[in-house]
Amino acid sequence: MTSTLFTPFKLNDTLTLANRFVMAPLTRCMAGPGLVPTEQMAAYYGRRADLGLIVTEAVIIRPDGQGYPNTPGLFTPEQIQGWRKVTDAVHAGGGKIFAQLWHVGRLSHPFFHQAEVLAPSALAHEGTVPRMRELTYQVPRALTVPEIEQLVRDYAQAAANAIDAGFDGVEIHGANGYLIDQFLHHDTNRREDNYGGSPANMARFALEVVDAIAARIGGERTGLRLSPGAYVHLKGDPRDRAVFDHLLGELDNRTLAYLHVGIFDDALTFDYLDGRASDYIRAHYRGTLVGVGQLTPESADEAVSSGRFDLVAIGRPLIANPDYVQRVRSGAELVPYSEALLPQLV
Ligand code: FNR
Ligand code: 8K6
Repeated sequence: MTSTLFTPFKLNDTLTLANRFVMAPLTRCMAGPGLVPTEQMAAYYGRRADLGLIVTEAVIIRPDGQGYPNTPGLFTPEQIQGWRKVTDAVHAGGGKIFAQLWHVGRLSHPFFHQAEVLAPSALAHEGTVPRMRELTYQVPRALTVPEIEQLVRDYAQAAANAIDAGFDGVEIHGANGYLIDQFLHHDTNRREDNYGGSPANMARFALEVVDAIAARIGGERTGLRLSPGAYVHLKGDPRDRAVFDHLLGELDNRTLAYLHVGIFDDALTFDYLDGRASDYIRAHYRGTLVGVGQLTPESADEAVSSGRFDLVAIGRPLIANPDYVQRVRSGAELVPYSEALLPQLV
């Protein structure tokens, strides 16, 4: 296949990507003791260095941000050392790599850290932790304002740690119903202070995290993933539209590396967004947009050629095909993804 997808993309003055393919962030739950990245993880990411950009699996910024077993961290010296092996492996292959910074908010459980579960409001997610079905999600405690300020500092510190570990930048995980997204939707944010109630208040935490990280490592090295269309871990509300209108308007005036849609299927539509989440973001944000969700080489090519996205993130097919880019380029068949592949890092 020959296509725009194989042409370089200048992300900004400091970063040029070799092609338009981005490895979507994919949690694999394979960190070692102390939530330290392993040699196997370095080899796994290294095998994918021919992607234009790799976004790592979500990485927790501090202990109470954890919601699943063995998800790697970026808050101890050992974790930073472990990530350095990963970034070295990717750079040795000529690739670029961003760390996805994560706090799960109410989707955490004291099982992981023996501390309280914190969230914008004291509203539990119904259900149990995946793969650990005996752990029922708890009612979180609503964050105090000083605790929110501390979280913003902790995100910025994790971003600085990422640069120390050799990453080219970070992607803030503001999607999929985790902490930042919990502030952005009415279903999970019932606050009555400066962080709730109005669109500007509900968008405040996300913008404070963006600004703190950009001040620390540079906006051109900072990406953000957002789910304006609620589809997992929380419910959408027509009033959420105004929150994202405000947020995207603010982001449009800032320097960022890119925005990335958080979704499992780009074809999903949302009444309150008048269609697809990706088209909604494109209409409200002039910077670089990364699309994702059930994209095939053909639909990705079509989306980039028609200007719907600038870059295309590929998730599940990359779990099954470390040599995805090569296969697509040469027209070789792809190994189909299946959940049976998850327990190993191919
Ligand atoms: C994901 N996804 C995801 N998203 C994210 O922002 N951070 C993460 O850590 C993860 N982890 C993760 C693990 C697994 C096993 C899957 C299948 C998905 C979502 C992922 O980035 C992507 O948006 C979706 O998989 C849709 O793209 P594909 O798979 O259809 O190309
Ligand atoms: C085991 C840890 C995995 C954590 C990362 C997220 C993985 C998937 C989470 C939920 C998947 C729900 C998908 C719902 C999609 C509906 C779209 C039609």
